[in-house]
Amino acid sequence: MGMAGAVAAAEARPNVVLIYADDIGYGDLGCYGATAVKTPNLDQLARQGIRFTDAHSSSATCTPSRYSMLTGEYAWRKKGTGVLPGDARLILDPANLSWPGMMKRAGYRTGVVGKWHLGLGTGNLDWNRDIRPGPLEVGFDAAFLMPATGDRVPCVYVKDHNVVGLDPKDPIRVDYTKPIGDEPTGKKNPELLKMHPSHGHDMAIVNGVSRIGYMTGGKSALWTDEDMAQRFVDEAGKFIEESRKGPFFLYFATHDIHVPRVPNRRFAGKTTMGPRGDAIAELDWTVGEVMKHLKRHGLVNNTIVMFSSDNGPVVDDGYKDDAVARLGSHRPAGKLRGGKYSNFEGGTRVPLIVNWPAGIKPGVSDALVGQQDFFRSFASFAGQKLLSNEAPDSVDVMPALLGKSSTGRDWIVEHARALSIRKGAYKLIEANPGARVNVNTNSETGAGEKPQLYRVSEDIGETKDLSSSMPDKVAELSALLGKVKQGPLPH
Ligand code: NG6
Ligand code: CA
Repeated sequence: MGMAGAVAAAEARPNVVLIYADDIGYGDLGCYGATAVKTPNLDQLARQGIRFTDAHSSSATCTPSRYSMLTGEYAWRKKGTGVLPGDARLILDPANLSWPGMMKRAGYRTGVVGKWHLGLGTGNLDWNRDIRPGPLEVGFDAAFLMPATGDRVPCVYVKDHNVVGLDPKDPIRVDYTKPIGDEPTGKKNPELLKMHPSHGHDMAIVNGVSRIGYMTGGKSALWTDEDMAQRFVDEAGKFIEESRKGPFFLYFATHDIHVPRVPNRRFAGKTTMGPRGDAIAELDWTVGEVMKHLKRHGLVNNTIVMFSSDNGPVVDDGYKDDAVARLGSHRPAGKLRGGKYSNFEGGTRVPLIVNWPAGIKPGVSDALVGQQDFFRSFASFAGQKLLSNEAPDSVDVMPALLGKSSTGRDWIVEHARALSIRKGAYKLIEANPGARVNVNTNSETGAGEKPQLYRVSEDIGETKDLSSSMPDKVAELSALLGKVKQGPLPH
């Protein structure tokens, strides 16, 4: 292709924006059946796009889901990809091609705004100096991050390689093993708290909320939870503006609706459900603001906007925020059993909306797709060849994502405390002895002494374990799972 042809091709290529919510469940949005909270912006995105009923995060917690999505490799293949502390080293290998790296190679400007939680640096990170390797070393051109989670220190933003607003005279120190100096903690000084922990979360106090991990210093750089959604929206807006000549790829990872749930005052009382419901309203507002930024530059038609979540829902995740008491009849996982941390469908079956006015016909899709598939799907879309070791667990489901096919993958592995495999009408959960109920979150883990078998096509709530009556099915699915565990299987 000559130069002019290459330019024309670049112009025709749509932008890609992934809005990746935290801990949003299958039943948390209006377009997925919720009535106690209104989500007009997400509902509109779904109405004008494709709403998926069987889309999955790769894992039932954050770090492994994000790892799998960005690498196209199941996180459970690799040690050290569980929920990370805020001082963990970067777990993505800059030597390997990532989803954003592939997009960049295809001519996209790439950016990440929001929650990272994949580690930074190489260990013993000094937050007062250049912070690397990080997103810029694994394929992003621009980054504005919350380093780990809202409930983990350090409670500061990182832009590209540096903490934003840091005063060198007040250096940051972080420790996940022991208190630093005589700073107040949630444990010693509950009188200083505006939100109290229900389990864990009793260490450093920032903005009246105690967190996981200890930190001192960096006072001028500390975030204000109430302003976080606005801050992320503004940064996303800046990235869109700077990239408007396109094409660009924006990975926008919201903090909502993870704990601590401290939405802006304007969302307080928007729902009857307290902070958890109000955080959903704030999330929906965020989606509307991103769409406004696209609209302002005339980019709505030719941008693929996707919305999904990193894992299923949890009600009490460690703070006394009234989420349990005020839940009412709202069912965060909809008809699904379990939620975050669970082997049941509630752990990984999450909302997925794909919207692209210029390129897809609206509808509802029952195709089986996983977020680890985005990498290979967009590689095929952008005409990028992958080597055999790249995105090894990722399947090209682009025809399903664009509504051109009603089928996606044949089977998928779900990862929580154990592995499960879904194929056809059935789901097998490996034997995983242990407590049936997580005492902290009071939710079902999916543990069982023996493998469990459910016919999820008819029994979406996984109510009837068929393992005793269908030993052949158990054997067939166990054998398939065993093979996948040995190494990636071509699809
Ligand atoms: C848990 C935290 C929980 C949440 C989770 C990670 C405690 C007691 N619980 O360890 O509050 O932070 O980790 O959530 O500390 S995730 O969505 O980022 O995976
Ligand atoms: Ca999460």
